[in-house]
Amino acid sequence: MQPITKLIINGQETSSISGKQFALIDPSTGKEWIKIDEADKEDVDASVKHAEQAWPAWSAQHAAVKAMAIRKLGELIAANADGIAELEARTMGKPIATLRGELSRVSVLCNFFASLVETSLSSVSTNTPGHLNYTLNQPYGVTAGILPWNVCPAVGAGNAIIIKSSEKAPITPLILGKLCIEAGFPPGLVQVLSGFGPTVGAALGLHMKIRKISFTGSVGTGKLIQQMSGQSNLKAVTLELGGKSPALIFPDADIPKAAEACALSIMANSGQICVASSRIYVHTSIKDQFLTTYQAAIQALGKKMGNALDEGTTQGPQVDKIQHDKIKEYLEVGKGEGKVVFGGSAGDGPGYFINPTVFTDVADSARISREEIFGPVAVVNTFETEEEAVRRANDTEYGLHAAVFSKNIDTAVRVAAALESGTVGVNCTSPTMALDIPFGGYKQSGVGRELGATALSYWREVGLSDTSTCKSCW
Ligand code: TXE
Repeated sequence: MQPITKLIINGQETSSISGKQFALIDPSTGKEWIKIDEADKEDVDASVKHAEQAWPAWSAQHAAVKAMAIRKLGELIAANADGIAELEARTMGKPIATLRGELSRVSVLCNFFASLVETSLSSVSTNTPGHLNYTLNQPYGVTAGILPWNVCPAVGAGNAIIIKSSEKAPITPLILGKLCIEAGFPPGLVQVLSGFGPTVGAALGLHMKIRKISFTGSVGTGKLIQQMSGQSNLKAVTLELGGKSPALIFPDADIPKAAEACALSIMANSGQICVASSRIYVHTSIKDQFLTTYQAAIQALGKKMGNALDEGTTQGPQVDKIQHDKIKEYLEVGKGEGKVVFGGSAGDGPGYFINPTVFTDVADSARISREEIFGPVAVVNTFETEEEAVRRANDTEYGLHAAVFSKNIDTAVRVAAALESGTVGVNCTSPTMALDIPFGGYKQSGVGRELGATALSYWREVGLSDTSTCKSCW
């Protein structure tokens, strides 16, 4: 599949107005492989004008028409999974086999949102004598997303959306922007701009005609997005932010299963997932047994560290040099804050590889216990009592994901409810492709929810019409 290097504006591959470009580095080799157009404020203004034209006719379409286009998009993504996976592996380093599997599941996600769109109804009330009250689900109109790519709930609610992709992975969103046209979305409904946060991201965050913005990224940037909403037009904001997710392993747990689940979580996408179980609290009595199995499971998952384009690769590089350097710094900081159980260094070769690393005997106040590292690096500490485990797990400003492993249903349900987290795994870690649960963070891990039956509600306003039914009125 050929990469798209221009912007997707009004359904066309369009050069950036400034003509600027930026290079993409293959993280498996550390070498530049392509240059793509870089958007700026002028491109945002142009795409807003097209979005203003596109959304009214789209929002007037029957829900079934919207659902058909969303379903078609899912089919097109699945049909192009091989080509997209190759480009994404070269762009951000996730192993190609993993990407292929994830992309083929995307059509399930699109089908879920299509069914949501078809079945979302307004409500009617006649509780007020002499009045017929009914709600109106109405789109915001022009919206923006600084996110990986998920446009379904936005367009399903009748909006136009301008996507600013991550500068670390801009290729796939451009391809999806093109597939949206093939799927039947009108030009101008889904537009994709490649570029950087302080330019394109800020132009979207501050734009007076953009009424809703959804952001996926770090807490620090999420706070900037919230500030820009206040500095501009109080646009609605959804934030999907970072995490430092704890996993609590009780002595009655299935220890091999707990170890494998926690290993899978910290090794997924080379530790670059927001819900990674990066803080493990294991009961003192089972620490050695857990660590032995945990180390074996992690090393099995990292057994083929290599180029993301190789079919056999199980652990790819970190996404770019910035992340690679950041994790190397944390490894050195960690050596002064705890004991290295295994790993502790960068991987070999020109790419941005990190050897999976586990620290133990680390204070809860340590940087590697408190800060999101966003790599294959975990901290394992012990606890004596349930109260201590829950208190320490909750001692964080994050609240995205948590996990509890126990065969005792009382312990599992009680601890799951006590963990301050938007999603809690019970005897499992990161949420699977659970489409029907609202996903999002407590505390500084986010605002609002993606996925689940509530997803559409974050992409529309709910108006009320209070209609008098008095005889003289009609
Ligand atoms: O974030 P950054 P990264 C989180 C993950 C981690 C982060 C990693 O936990 O914290 O994402 O992504 C743009 N104005 N999640 O390092 O640096 C920037 O260009 C406007 C959570 O990329 O915050 C990029 O497009 N925009 C998630 C985007 O912000 C700005 C799941 C994110 O960049 C900007 C996955 C500015 N001033 C990862 N500066 C979840 N919770 O679901 C930067 N950007």
